[in-house]
Amino acid sequence: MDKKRPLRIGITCYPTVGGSGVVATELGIELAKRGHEMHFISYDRPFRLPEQAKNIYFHKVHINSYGLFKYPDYTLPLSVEMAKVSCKYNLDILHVHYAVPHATAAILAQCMLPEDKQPKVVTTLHGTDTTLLGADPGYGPAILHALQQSDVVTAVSEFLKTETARVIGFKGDIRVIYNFSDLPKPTRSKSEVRQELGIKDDEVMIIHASNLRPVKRFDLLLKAVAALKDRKKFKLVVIAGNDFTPFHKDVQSLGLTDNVVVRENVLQIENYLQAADLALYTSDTESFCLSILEGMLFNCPSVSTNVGGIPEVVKNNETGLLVPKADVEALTKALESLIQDSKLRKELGDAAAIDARARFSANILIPQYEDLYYSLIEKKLVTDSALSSSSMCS
Ligand code: GMT
Repeated sequence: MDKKRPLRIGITCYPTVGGSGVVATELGIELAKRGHEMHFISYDRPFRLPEQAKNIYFHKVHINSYGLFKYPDYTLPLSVEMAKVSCKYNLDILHVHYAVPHATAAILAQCMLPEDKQPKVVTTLHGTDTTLLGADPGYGPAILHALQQSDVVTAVSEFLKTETARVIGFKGDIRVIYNFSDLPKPTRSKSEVRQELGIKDDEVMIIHASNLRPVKRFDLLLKAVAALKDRKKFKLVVIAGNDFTPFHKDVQSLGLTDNVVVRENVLQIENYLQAADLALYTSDTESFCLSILEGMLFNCPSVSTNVGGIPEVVKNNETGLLVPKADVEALTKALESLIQDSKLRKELGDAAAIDARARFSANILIPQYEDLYYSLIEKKLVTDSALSSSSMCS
């Protein structure tokens, strides 16, 4: 097989704000730049996917509502669209990000197609598909089945690999391919952004970017920030991937109204990251924490809980500070030490940027996916198309 042949790859991910969708989209964009033909298949256009870009196509999954269904079904229409796109464009690979329900739909799509039209299925686990849904008896067995049927399973950290075997009981091979990030250059200056946010030169800008789901423990984060001695020294900027309304009450009751600035629907997160002095993450678990990595690339050190895959991303006392899970006192202490010491912030931030570029840049990680795809294609059986037929491809 000529390694130079561009591949035709279908990508399915959640289009909404979230690490798995971001990684899947960036992967597709990078692969398209390298000459591969990328087909995104989802119910909406992923939020970071450019409207017009060479080698990038978007296929919308249409969902009808039927009176009989109490709950709308996405898995079947997704699998049909995956099969249709695979057939029409002769896809080599269907790469699904987040197992539920994408991996199951991909396996189903594969089964619907004649053998010579079947793309290889690559399933990338991102986190809660294992840690949360994998532990749910209503999902676990279906996830296990989809992983067993996938041609390759990857995970975004060693932690997630181990957890997938432990929680789901998957005994097959899992390849760890770390997340990467290559955000564009900021379009606004640092001072312009800080001015917009109302942050004075002598104030430390703490940033937190997440979907604020319970696992992020935003309640703890607010408590840790509220315990900081001098309220005049910092502002907390929250880049909210979900509605912030439920937290307004807590912000108020902790007396943080003047310290918290919220931005929703942010598309150019790089503008905010470059302006930040430190990042704060208090999750109960994280398979990787892409937001920490995105900050690192803008010389932003972090204070975070020492959970899941985070210690694979952050080197404690070198590129950030790790504290025990759910320990508000330790979080506040670590924050205090960075707020008071600009030299330490710079040291950790600069080291973070160097380390992030060395270990988590697209140039390093994309070839790992490409190699994986090519190894699968090489194994693909060359079958006689006359032997098989399917209504999907007629
Ligand atoms: O953290 C979330 O709620 C979003 C979730 C997702 O699927 O988008 O993030 C997961 O995938 C990211 C990209 O691989 C990881 O950086 C996050 O750590 C992971 N979240 C969890 O494990 C809780």
